[in-house]
Amino acid sequence: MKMITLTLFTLLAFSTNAKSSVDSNAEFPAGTGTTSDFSVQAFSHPLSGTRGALRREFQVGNSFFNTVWVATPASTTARDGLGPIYNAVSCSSCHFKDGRGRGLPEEDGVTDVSLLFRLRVKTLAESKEVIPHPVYGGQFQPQGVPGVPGEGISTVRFEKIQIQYHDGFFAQLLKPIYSFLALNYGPFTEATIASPRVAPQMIGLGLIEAIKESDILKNEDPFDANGDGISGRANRVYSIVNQSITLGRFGWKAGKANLIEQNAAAFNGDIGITSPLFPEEECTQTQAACLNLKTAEDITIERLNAVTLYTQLLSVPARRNFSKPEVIKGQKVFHQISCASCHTPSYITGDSPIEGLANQRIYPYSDFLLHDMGDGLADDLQEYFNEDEATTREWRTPPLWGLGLIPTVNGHSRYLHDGRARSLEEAILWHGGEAQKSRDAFMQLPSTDRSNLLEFLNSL
Ligand code: HEC
Ligand code: HEC
Ligand SMILES: [Ca+2]
Ligand SMILES: [Ca+2]
Ligand SMILES: [Ca+2]
Repeated sequence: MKMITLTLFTLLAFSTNAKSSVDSNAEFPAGTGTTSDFSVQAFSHPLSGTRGALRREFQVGNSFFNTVWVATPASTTARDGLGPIYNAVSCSSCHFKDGRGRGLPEEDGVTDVSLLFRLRVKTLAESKEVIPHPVYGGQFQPQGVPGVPGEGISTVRFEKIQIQYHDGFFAQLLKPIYSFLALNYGPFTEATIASPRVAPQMIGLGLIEAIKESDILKNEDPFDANGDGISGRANRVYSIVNQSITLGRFGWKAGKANLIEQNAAAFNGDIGITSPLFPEEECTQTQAACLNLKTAEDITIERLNAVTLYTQLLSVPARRNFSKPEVIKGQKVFHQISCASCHTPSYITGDSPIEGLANQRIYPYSDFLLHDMGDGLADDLQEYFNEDEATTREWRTPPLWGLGLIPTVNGHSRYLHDGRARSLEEAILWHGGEAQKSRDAFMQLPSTDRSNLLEFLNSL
């Protein structure tokens, strides 16, 4: 009898202890495929264990990701078809080293190539509906091939916002104000909404694609039934591949359902490379020179598939300083001030034909749902549906994995959807709307807790 009681007691003690200690799997955010290179190449490796035909296909995809496309006609038909209008000549000019674009310049001036703008025009005043811009289309493409005018130049000026903590420390936020110059197809009207987006890091995307839809949808709380002030909603978008409305997962507003469509849309919208999924060039009916130079199927489905496999296999580096006391304390703070209510730490992926993607315990720190993030981050102060079900005030919670390595890989520490935050601290201070309570709680923390939280984020 005594023996049994003792065993039970030990078991209980063990389970309480396990609950309060750190989850050791979290050191390997991509599960068995997690990599451990923390150099400038940290984001460029396939899931570890990728071998044989899969690895070769990854290399093929990698080469197309880095291909510099040229205008037609060209001496090389292997990589022509650029434009007629475009943002950049390669995927890697924006996703440099498979990492994050900087988006914005240090001071007022022309925006970086890695920042693009989605364009919409408000229709009726009372309706929240928008249409793509009738002249400029759904995206602003600054460049044109010879003989085709690019659409113009985007510039930014910054308004300084001074912030003071309760303990006397200061921070300064830079609010970007965008303008469009040298508009070659006429001025923008008042009703134009330009939504800025920076190129995000490319890591762990196949694992995100493999998360079961039900595991994302179960965190939706559109009417805030649990009363915590947070009301995540899924974006639902038309998928060309499924030919039906599907859960959106990719992009800053979860506007794309899967990687093949995201990649095909990037080829088409950002580089002017058409494919079987997007056979039409981006030219609108009023862009005559562009229409005259249209080409069909610049890239085959085989090549698009190779790039897609590449984007599915890019791994996530292991955590650094995982057991450092400050990092562990920072992780507690992260949960205490409800950062985890949107930045959902972990999932187990569903089935996948690729072993490294199937049934993996992963740690992306996102619910992949849309949240109203307040006036400061909104595309427009009024609410319009400017990307499927996502409004001008909403953004998809971005995954936080790999954030601490962006300075190493990309040589900058710019965060948020347009790169306006110059540090992780500034990124937190920009949180408003549904995240206002969390942000205010951050500001009330003792400075050691604030810096522990930042150490935790840097360890991801
Ligand atoms: C002009 C810069 C630019 C170029 C060139 C570019 N991208 Fe992107 N990429 C972006 C931006 C900006 C986003 C976010 C888009 C959004 O929010 O809608 C993005 C998003 C993505 C995503 C989704 C990532 C995520 O976390 O959801 C993938 C995948 C991607 N791009 C692949 C590619 C591929 C493949 C190419 C080359 C064919 C490419 N991109 C070319 C800027 C670029
Ligand atoms: C209501 C949901 C919500 C809460 C709560 C929340 N976040 Fe976020 N977080 C977001 C969204 C959405 C974005 C993207 C906003 C944007 O780019 O405009 C974001 C962006 C970030 C970024 C920048 C990521 C990147 O890729 O650039 C960091 C860092 C971050 N959050 C950390 C935190 C921390 C720390 C807390 C707790 C203090 C927190 N968040 C609370 C939803 C939330
Ligand atoms: Ca083309
Ligand atoms: Ca355009
Ligand atoms: Ca809620």
